[in-house]
Amino acid sequence: MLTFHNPAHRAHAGRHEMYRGRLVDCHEVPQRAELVVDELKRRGFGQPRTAPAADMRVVESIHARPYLDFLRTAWAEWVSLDPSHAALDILPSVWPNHGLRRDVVPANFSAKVGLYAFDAGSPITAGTWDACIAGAACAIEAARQVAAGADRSALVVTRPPGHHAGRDFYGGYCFVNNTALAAQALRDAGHARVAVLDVDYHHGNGTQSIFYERADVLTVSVHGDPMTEYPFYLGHASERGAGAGEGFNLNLPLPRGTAFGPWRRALEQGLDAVARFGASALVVALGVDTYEGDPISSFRLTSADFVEVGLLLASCRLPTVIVLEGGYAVADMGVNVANVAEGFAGG
Ligand code: OKP
Ligand code: ZN
Repeated sequence: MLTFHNPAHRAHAGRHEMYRGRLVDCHEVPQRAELVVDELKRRGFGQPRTAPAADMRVVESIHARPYLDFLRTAWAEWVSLDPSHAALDILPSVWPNHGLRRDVVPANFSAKVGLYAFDAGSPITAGTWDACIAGAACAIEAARQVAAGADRSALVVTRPPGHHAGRDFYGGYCFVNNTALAAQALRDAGHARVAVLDVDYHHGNGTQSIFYERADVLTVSVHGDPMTEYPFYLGHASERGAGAGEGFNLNLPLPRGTAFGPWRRALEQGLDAVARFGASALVVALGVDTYEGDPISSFRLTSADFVEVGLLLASCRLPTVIVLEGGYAVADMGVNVANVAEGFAGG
């Protein structure tokens, strides 16, 4: 298994997220990726690779130009409004919801933030763009290496995560959709049918929306039921794709408290759908926030279960790019991700 790490991830370090009327410390911290890289090295996966600069043609085929321009320039604009902003994160406080217009990009900075953000938990900081675009580069390069046959699989250790980010929106700690970029890079490299399997605790709403009307990329997600779990407004079983993409999206929501047995049965349904689809390559959005110790999620997988998760993913026998998404039990994160990698490599 090839491993990649994002050398710029530390540039993105949010201070606070809004939660129930308070600014609380961010869960999505730099140490998450550090501990995963350390554990992979300890287990003999070797020094992780880095990637050449992101191919912007791929990035612009997944994300809208005005949105990318906003992400790239947001921090400079924020600081230019008032130099004291340099000590603060960018969070939205106003949104174009309920009949308000989304088709005009306002000149006002706060209005632009609200246009592109869908929650108040995803701070933009000085280095957010640098970290995101370097993560995108890793995802694209991993896909190209796997498509070229350098190895059967690759694991991309990056942050911030990406699966909540859509064509022109961010939220859920995600800004650039690394998983979608890997899938698109596999398509561009000649794989006619690519499957994305999202095993993060939270529904991959960004990835679903990016591919919702496409028949060439199957999106499957096993996640906490959006009736009670973030991101709340997408991820129901009734969402099956639209237009040419009808039948090419599968949501497998599960209740809070789900343990490995029923979670595994849902994953097997997802794997069956990938096989029926006839994918020639697989992208896994790997969140380990399904872990019993996760502070913001409520499934009950154990560290040992993650070895089995790796084995199940490997049972597809497809060229596979695994991209890191969530996981907030920081101290156990390295072990949990490395267990998936070891299970996959042994499977
Ligand atoms: C990102 B990923 C918790 C509120 C929920 C958003 C969770 C984003 C998860 N206090 N905040 O899918 O792991
Ligand atoms: Zn998650």
